[in-house]
Amino acid sequence: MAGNRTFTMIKPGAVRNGHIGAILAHINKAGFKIVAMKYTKLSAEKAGEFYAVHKERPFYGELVEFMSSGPIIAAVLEKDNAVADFRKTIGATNPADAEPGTVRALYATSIGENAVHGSDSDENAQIEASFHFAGTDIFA
Ligand code: FUP
Repeated sequence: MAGNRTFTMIKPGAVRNGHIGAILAHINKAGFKIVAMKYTKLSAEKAGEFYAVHKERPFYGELVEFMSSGPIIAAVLEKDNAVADFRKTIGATNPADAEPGTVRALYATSIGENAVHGSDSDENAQIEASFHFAGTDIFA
């Protein structure tokens, strides 16, 4: 059964470019309820840990540097079929391939600085939400 929660981050580039409000509105209009949220900043160590699955990839160093380059919004979102529906809402990893009207088509500047993160499975949604939030900070 598909789970009803996913985890997202509004990445440093989209924060710097002034898109926090527009992206949160887009997320709400797409039917997601925000059940946890914070404005925070990842240390390089924390960013490296979050993206450890990509450690061997050539872009890992730049990814860690970018993700720790400024503040982010971290949030837990609730909706039926949250993981798959949110990935549809944000569009393809590379904004050049993202469907028109998706968050990445609208607000990403490149594959490396692609505006938002969205979990890729229910299991990772749970792991990523716990990485940022205690259970008592999630308000269902
Ligand atoms: P996604 O699930 O859409 O966030 O994409 P991935 O897990 O494949 O990639 C995670 C992050 O690594 C992306 F958001 C940006 C970065 N990345 C690159 O910089 N270059 C690539 O070729 C692929 C990913």
